[in-house]
Amino acid sequence: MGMIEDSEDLFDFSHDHGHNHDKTEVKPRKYEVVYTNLLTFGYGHIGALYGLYLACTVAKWTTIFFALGLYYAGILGITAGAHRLWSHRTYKAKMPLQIILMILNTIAFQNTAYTWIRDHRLHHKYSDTDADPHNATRGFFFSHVGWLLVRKHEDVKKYGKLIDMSDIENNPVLRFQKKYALPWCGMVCFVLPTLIPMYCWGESLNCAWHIAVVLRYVANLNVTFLVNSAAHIWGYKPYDKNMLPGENISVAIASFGEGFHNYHHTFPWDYRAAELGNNRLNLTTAFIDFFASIGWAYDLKSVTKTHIEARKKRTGDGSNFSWLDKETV
Ligand code: ST9
Ligand code: ZN
Ligand code: ZN
Repeated sequence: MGMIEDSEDLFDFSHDHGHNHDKTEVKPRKYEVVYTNLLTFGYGHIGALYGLYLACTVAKWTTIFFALGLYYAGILGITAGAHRLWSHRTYKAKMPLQIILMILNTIAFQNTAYTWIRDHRLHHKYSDTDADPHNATRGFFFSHVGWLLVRKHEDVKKYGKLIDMSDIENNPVLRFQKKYALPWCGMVCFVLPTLIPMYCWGESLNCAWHIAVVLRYVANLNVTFLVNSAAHIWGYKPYDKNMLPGENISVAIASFGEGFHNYHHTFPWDYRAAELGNNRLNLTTAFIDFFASIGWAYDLKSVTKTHIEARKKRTGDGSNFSWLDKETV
């Protein structure tokens, strides 16, 4: 594993928080609501509640386990794939692992990975400014889901053009996902998860759709959204107090280790996305470590303890919020 003192990586945005340095300033803006998204998200959330009701009453156990499996698979497709591998290049993956991650990422369907990565690189480069697609200075609702219900700020489009996406554009696996987005994502995220429970164990269409698709999908989205909202609002800042992202345990538990967000924004090139990867909350790190052990993941980047301590002294808030991030846990 490559331990590096400081990153010369293209995507080291840790010292660059954009053009708007006053984090408390919220410039007035007009919101142009996209009503189709409002309707789809509204339907999704009502449908998810209905799915929860069906899961507690008439659904088959097999369907519930199947939905949980898809939920976990989708989370890993976001965390280990779109986030740690492709957005930040914290490690490298051989072709078979890239394909697995692309499939898992498609199960989650948070737009194509290309769009996700472009928005996410922008989010790190201009965190919590108007060029950040989910600028948390606009509040919990906007950074959680509101940003997907309105047209993007002009700064997102303007500064987004400066993001280098050449590695993603040249990635054959992600080109495939982007090129066949509609049939491929539609099949993997929505159609197959409905048909499999119906044809393999005789589940009803109603239960299959509302549990294995709507509930599983909407739950996955909301957990992801919490990283943008809750983890940008609540949490200690032991690594860098000059930013909004904090160390948020609840979000870390729900998101397989992505809630140590003050660490992640300080050291975005670390494949563990937390100070120590070997804690039980960081299932994504365990997943990457497993594939590293069979040689499918390699060149794992992380930050040395000395470097972390020096940074904590220099820019941290003095808190020692690392009880769940210790080697002994
Ligand atoms: C979904 C989103 O999938 C989920 C994202 C989650 C984000 C997560 C981040 C997580 C961070 C934490 C990491 C750890 C994660 C841990 C997870 C644990 C589980 N740069 O978008 P358009 C330009 S929701 C450069 O239509 P509008 C570009 O030219 C579910 N340029 O803008 C673009 O054209 P093209 C399903 C940019 O009209 C053009 O603008 N998805 C950029 O303002 C038009 O783009 C939905 O529901 C940029 N960043 O509409 C869809 N952005 O793309 C939701 C845009 O061809 N989205 N441009 O190059 C939409 O409907 C629309 O995007 C909109 C904005 C209404 C929100
Ligand atoms: Zn990130
Ligand atoms: Zn963030």
